[in-house]
Amino acid sequence: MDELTFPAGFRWGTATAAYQIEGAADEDGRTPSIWDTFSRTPGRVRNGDTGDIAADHYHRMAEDVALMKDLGVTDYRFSVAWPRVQPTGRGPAVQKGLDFYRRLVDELRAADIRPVATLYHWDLPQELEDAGGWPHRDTAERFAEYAGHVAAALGDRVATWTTLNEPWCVAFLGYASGVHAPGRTEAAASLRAAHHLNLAHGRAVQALRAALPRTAEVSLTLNVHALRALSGSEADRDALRRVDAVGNRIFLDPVFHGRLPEDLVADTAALTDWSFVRDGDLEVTATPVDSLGVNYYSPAVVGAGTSEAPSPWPGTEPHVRFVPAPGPRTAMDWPVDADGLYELLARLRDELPGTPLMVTENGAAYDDYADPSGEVHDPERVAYLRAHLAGVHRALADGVDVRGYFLWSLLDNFEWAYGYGKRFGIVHVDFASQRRTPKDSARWYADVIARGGLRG
Ligand code: PNW
Repeated sequence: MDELTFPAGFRWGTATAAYQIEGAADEDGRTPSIWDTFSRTPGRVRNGDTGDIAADHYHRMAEDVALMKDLGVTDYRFSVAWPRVQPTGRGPAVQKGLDFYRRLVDELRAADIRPVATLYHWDLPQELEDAGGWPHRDTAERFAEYAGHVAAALGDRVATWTTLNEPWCVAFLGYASGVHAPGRTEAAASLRAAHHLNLAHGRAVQALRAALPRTAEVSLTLNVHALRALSGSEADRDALRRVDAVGNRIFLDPVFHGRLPEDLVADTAALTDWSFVRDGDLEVTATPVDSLGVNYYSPAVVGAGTSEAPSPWPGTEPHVRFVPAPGPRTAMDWPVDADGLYELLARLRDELPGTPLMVTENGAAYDDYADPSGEVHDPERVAYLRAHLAGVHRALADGVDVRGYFLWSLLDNFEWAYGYGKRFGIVHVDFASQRRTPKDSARWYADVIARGGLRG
């Protein structure tokens, strides 16, 4: 095979999220987020794991930046913990909370790594959930206010910003299936949540534009679902359309086209009349962004049928079932399918012409093999990453404007409802000693970055 070379200036990164790595859950004025409450509730997270300590990144930040410098990454995507900056979700910012991110950003810049800041990776201040959470319209205003605080503090040193990470997970895993915080199972409320997340995004883009230099780049990250129909039958194609509506177009249409998907409004008529969408909202949600972040792990195959309630797909019952795809799986039991990433990027090229894309997450959980010398081997992860990067390269060759790739994740971390049992890191973390050990995949990624592509 030929060498697969990426364009000069391609951004090579790693990604993390605050609650998954920071720990220090009650230090420097931080108060509980919905994930603290959720993880401390018995039965919600496997093994009773919480993010109280996590990878202790709050205290080991400099060591972790040094690891990235060794990898040679050009960019690092992290998230800011809202409850560190605004413990009640309202009012003035807490200086100590902001200081941590200033130190992080300064450390990154000293290591010649560009910071990419995500404002919301799922840690809503508990007080805002108590006031109604994302189904409550005011949460969108609160988010814009918080965005303004962070931009005022970091705007002179962070050039790339993302408002929300994966609003689909927030709305539907959080408020419909309830497997994520806050653990509510209210299908109608989850649709309100989705709209208010779009609104929060748009209002935050406005707040960021007002506070940041003109050159700042502002985006949104979606886990756009790569979908395939089980067959060409009308019923299977209708299942695909329904999942695409509530999985993808519910965000893509308001943000990029200033409209609601009409078929979704019809599919969900028994749940809501959508009167929570007020005049002018869709102009706010469509406030222009500079790029779209795409998180991809695996595709889904759907066909006509029924799925288990409570599902995270309001409006699809009883017309859809998810069909397990054949082939190899990761430790999450997610299928390994790099074509899905290529197809997704090609779709977005066609549907969002002129919008640059970034792969803001891609990676895999596998069990590691530690050999007696202490080295950590993860050949399946290397194979997964290699295949997916080849998919990105193929997309570039087919004219998709992909600007960068962020590997999920730098460190083993708190994998949400799975706790510490699932390891996505290219750096192994011993959660007892907090010792970091780069895995084979870390050395492999460093080599990819150094040569600007994949060896043939
Ligand atoms: C993403 N799903 O989560 C998140 O952005 C990360 O924080 C997370 O660690 C990573 O992917 C791996 O899970 C997802 O059910 C969680 O479709 C669940 C789904 C998708 C993404």
